[in-house]
Amino acid sequence: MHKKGFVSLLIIGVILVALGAGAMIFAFGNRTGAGCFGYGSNDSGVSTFNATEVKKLSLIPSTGVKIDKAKNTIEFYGSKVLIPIMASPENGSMYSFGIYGLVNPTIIVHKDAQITVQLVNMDDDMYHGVVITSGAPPYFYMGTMMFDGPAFVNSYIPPLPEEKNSEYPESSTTFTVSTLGTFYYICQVMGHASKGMYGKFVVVVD
Ligand SMILES: [Cu+2]
Repeated sequence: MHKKGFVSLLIIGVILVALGAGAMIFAFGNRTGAGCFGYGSNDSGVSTFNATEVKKLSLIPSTGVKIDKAKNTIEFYGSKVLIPIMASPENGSMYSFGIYGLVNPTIIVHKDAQITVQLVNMDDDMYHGVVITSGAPPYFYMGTMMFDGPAFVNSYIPPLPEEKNSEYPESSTTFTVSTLGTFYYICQVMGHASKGMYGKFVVVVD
């Protein structure tokens, strides 16, 4: 090979490596937070909980919550509501959400309530997030990238990393449910909602 040909190949090689690195950075950024799946960050930040903190969050409060196991519904009362959601709960599929021991329960809230969703990732090998959306099932593998987006301002938490050494990533977001109707909370990681990682989110009249 003469020198000119070698130099051209070298330049092409450098360009390909740069493109590859760029694609990796893009994919990683997409997966871990800010800008995730086109919604931007809700700026709630990610921290971790230990097992004791997770247990505390899972304790059913004495007021403000009505759990119906038979119907698999949880109604949250009051103008300020905390909804603790476990991704991949111990008693459910890895592609499910757990709230107060129920798996993918229907969440019922009252119109104009200020909702804080706190998501904890219990999974040791997958990212999980949550979006409250008006996009109804069935969800398809790629369809989770094309659903209708958050139903309310800030009604999503970008995917959280997996649990490591009993440290459970957690994040929260706060929004107001200004519209009556039936919505869904779903995991926006590709393929998860289609495997059953979603539940109903109903806003009823106060
Ligand atoms: Cu998920």
